Amino acid sequence: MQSLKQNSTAMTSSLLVQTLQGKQTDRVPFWLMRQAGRYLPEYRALREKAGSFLNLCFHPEWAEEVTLQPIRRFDMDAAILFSDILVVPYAFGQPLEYAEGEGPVLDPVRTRDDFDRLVFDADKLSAVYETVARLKTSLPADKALIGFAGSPWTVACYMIEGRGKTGFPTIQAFAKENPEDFSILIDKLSDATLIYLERQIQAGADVVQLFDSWAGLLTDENDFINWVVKPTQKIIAGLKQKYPHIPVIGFPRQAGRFYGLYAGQTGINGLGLDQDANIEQVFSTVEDSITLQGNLSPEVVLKGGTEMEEAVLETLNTFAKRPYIFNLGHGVLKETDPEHIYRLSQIVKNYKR
Ligand code: 1CP
Repeated sequence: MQSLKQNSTAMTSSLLVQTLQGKQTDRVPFWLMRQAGRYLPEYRALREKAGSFLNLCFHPEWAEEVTLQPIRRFDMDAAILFSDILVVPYAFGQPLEYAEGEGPVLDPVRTRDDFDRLVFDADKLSAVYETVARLKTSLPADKALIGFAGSPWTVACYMIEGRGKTGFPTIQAFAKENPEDFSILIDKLSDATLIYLERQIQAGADVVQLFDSWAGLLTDENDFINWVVKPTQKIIAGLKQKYPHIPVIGFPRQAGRFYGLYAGQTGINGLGLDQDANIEQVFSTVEDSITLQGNLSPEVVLKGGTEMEEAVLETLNTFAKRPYIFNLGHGVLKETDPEHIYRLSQIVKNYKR
């Protein structure tokens, strides 16, 4: 496999890590959520060879390769481990499949008994740590390696509902009606997520991101505090105790009205913003010490052309006064032309504050 190591430069910390430490670097670092994946023909080829999506995730050499594919083409400042947030339920023993064209399907857990039976076995994910270790060796020192996990709330959405794209009606009712039982699941997930991220850091992750894709479903402030803020705070406190130098990015998607609360209380270093974020409100409620990341619309990147080019520049200008990581407001859409991503990467790299 072709390594990227030959491009390696001095052993200073990466632009991404410096930015997450609150430094205003000359050039804005960038990476994209779902930068590896189905919009790339080389991904589709390896995905086909792997047969199933989980086979791809659990085969370290292949997972390493798909992680590096976008870096070779677009020279992002960070590589994100290729895996999925639902490998955690898998390591809890919950049967998981990725149905063709449908996304993840799990045998739902819905009762106190179901929750009591779940036991997290971190060693079931040893292939993931091996992928991280391989990437640590193959990536140049100026590229950050991002590890990740889903946040307890978002992972619980899939565990209880059994599939995505539903609006997760079951979990919302469940959390309201059985908060004590639900907190057992959330506590188990918080403990497991901490262990899982620690293992990724031990294997070489420089930064970790917590994906809370469904945080926006919680519109009540107390619910948001109980199911998003507190578990996130607990995970980050655990990480910081052992690894104070590892920055953490939180991505509470669609939870704009609670950004101030989330950024102020969870201990994150970076806040991922979705495309609907109200930037004025972000600037007034999120402390300057928090690095911002995001928030270009993936739909704009799908369209491409001058509309995209102007939107990229406008996003860069908007965040020019703060430590900022260029990214999208959600993942790259699978229909996106890789040429659009190339164009975007050129604009971001040539941008001067
Ligand atoms: O067939 C295929 O190739 C599977 C498509 C796919 C891919 C490429 C899935 C299934 N997961 C992934 C990779 C993935 N998932 C990464 C890789 C690293 C990168 O960003 O390049 C990451 C970080 C994730 C995280 C993830 N998985 C999230 C959080 C981010 C988000 O998109 O909101 C979520 C919600 C999932 C669940 C999931 N896994 C896969 C799909 C299609 C979904 C979404 C299901 C739904 O619509 O609810």
